[in-house]
Amino acid sequence: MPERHCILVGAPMDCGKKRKGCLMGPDAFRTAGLPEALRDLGHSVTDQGNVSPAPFTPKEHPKLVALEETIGWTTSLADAAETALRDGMPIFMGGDHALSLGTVLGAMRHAQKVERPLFVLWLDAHTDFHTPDSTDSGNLHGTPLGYVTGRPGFDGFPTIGTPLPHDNLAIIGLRSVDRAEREALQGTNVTYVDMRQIDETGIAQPLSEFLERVAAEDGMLHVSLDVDFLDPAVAPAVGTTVPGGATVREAHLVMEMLHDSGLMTSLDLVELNPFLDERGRTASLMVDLAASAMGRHIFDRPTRAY
Ligand code: 5AB
Ligand code: MN
Ligand code: MN
Ligand code: MN
Repeated sequence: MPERHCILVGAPMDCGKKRKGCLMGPDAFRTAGLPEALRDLGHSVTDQGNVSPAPFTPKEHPKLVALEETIGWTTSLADAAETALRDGMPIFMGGDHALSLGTVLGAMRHAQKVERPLFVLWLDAHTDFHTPDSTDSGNLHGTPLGYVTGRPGFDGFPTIGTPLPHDNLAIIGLRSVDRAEREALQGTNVTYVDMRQIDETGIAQPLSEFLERVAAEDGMLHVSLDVDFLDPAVAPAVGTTVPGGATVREAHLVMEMLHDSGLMTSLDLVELNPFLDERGRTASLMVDLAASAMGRHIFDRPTRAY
């Protein structure tokens, strides 16, 4: 795999839920050595610093948390993503998962301009498929996949031109799905892989099937890695821990396969809450996973042709 130009974009977004701390994420990724890890692999790295939300006026809402601020971030991050994708391989250092309302939107706009289909790989304990109407918690970090697939109810957000087709979305790692999300997802062509399926088949099988489809269509691939994809025993620094998550090796295998596929074109690292970490170990694990996705490996092996 040739060297890439990595563009680090800090997104200290912390309004996608009530519990605070993700705003420290970008600096934790820097402190844990993400830029150096990428340079060690031979990539060039530009750290663009942190993005801010587009101007907004906060308003009280009976249910939704920080709606106007989330719209502001969606606007600025969509622009940041679209611009960075023209110049290289953006890595968004979150920030909570609401940042992906913007980053995926920007990736969709870019893909449309270059006339390639966009695919999204969502590594998460949760489906994040809510709409502002269906969410019970009011936390918009549970809605990005509802938004980008064109579900209704996102009034005030930038309009989605062509929604992400269900066929182009895979969600892997699931073990906490709300009833409204399950009902909306079941019967669609979204690929959703729960931990039980991973136990039965291993994680490589559903992932390689998805990557084969991305390759067959010469797709771009946006990957969104939520800390809670990982088991809380190895990744405690997240507000929404769910037991029974991916092991360190399962997560590295996903990242190694992504690297070997050569398909990944942008990456979100989200939901790291350094306030909840233990001596930086979750931040360090996330940096190691990003390094695997960018080519760190134990032994050389023949490149897999997807
Ligand atoms: B995350 C829940 N479904 O809507 C909700 O961490 C959790 O970005 C959402 O995956 C978790 O509040 C959002 C219960
Ligand atoms: Mn998530
Ligand atoms: Mn999650
Ligand atoms: Mn979470």
